[in-house]
Amino acid sequence: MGELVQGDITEQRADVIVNTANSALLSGGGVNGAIHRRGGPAILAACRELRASRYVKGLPVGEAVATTAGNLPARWVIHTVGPVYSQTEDRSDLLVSCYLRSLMLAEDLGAKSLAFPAISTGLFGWPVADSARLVSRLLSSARVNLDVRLVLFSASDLRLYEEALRATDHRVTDAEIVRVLAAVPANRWRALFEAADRITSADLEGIGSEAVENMFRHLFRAPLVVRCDYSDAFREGRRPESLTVAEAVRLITYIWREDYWNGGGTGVLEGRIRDGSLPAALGTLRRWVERSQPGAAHEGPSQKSTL
Ligand code: AR6
Repeated sequence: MGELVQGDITEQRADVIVNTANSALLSGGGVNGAIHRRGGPAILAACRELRASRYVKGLPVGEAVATTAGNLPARWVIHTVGPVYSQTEDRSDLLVSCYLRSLMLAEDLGAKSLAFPAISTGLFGWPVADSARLVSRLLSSARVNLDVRLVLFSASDLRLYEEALRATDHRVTDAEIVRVLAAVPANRWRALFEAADRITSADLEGIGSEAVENMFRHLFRAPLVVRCDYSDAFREGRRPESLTVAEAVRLITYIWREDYWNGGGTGVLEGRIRDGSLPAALGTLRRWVERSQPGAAHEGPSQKSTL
């Protein structure tokens, strides 16, 4: 769970500082203006380069990209473009995606700590209380391996965040699981399914196998081992082919917690492989990813997957 502080984002000592950028990746007001002012011209130069190469049309809303942090007390700035608040359209998925994409990118960079401002709550008009609710829910559902600091500019915004954190119960809904999945980038899905494809039946004899460990590492990074409850139904046999994508994630979480997390030996992983439910859960995920991100779940040309 994140740490809450009141302060100026540009003064945070963290591996990553997140910027509330605009699609053009140009300097602006608010956090963005402060970051470019304090960070110096190196950040804008890196942004221009990105505009000339990867993001000719600009950085899409909900995505994140990293640059140098220039003179800031951080190693990287991650730029993310929040959605403009709308009273008529629910853009929460995009706001959550800004946070998730930034977190996943920070992990990929090897960062250990990250500081977020309250994305979209300034010029883009998102009500702070609602952003606090969404961010609290997200941080209690997705599993991240980073120290996360939420930096609020004013005492009243800090209070709203404190209230939201206190009010968050930790029962993650199916819709929230799907929201996390939707923000997972294609490279993580590909790595996961490739890892699953490399598992042979010999690997399944014991869970100490390197290939199985590797797959779990990728499940963890997806981050498919979410902080969710798992239904009691998974304790008993259940028609695995009828799993929804959220149930597939709950099942994987269950296997992780019951067996892998405990160092193995409980037989849950082996049992779920033999009764077909882990392969079915991965199959459900694959189909879901194939539908929502065509190409991301592509299987190797000749590999016949065991899982
Ligand atoms: N440190 C921490 N928080 C700050 C700081 C700071 N130095 N300055 C402002 N805030 P905003 P947005 C708070 O406007 O809504 C930019 O011009 C602020 O009180 O930075 O995502 C870009 O170029 C508010 O709660 O971001 C974009 O065009 C929060 O940070 C657009 O504005 C976010 O305010 C992005 O708008």
